[in-house]
Amino acid sequence: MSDRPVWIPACVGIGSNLGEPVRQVRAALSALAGLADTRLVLQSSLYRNPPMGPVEQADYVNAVAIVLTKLTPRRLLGELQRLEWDQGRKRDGSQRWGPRELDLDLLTYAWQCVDEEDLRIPHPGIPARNFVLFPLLEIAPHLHIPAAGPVWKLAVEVDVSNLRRIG
Ligand code: ROI
Repeated sequence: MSDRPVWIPACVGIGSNLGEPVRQVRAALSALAGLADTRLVLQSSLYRNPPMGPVEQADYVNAVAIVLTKLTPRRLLGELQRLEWDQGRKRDGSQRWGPRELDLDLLTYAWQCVDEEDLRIPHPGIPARNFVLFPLLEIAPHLHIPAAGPVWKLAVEVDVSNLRRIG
């Protein structure tokens, strides 16, 4: 049984820098397409870029996807965490800034804002992350990020010189 009677648009950020990142990101896109009560509608190109954050680690491969889903935000988050686990991500505290096989972030869920300890929508990192904004600019420039603004406007504020489109 689906959670919602209507299809809700949601954005998902995808990142990997361990275990053949290109393969991980492509596998994640296929897995998203196979989620119950969810349809993969759009996917961006893949972008290679240096790690953001305090930990020295390998470059990331990032992409974004737009899905339509009948799952609640909480259920969709649970499914994303299951996919991370299936692709080798073992969550422990030390991974907060560390390398990962797969990171799936629920970026937006329609126009909704959620502010719970383990679930914040829209994802608070969006305005600072070129590896989210630039792929979103490619597939949904007019998408409005609640409480932040349209993607095209946020994207002109970030430096994209270190982002390389790889396919
Ligand atoms: N840096 C980049 N470039 N891409 C990511 O997906 C990413 N994910 C993270 C941190 C460690 C913040 N850095 C990242 O979780």
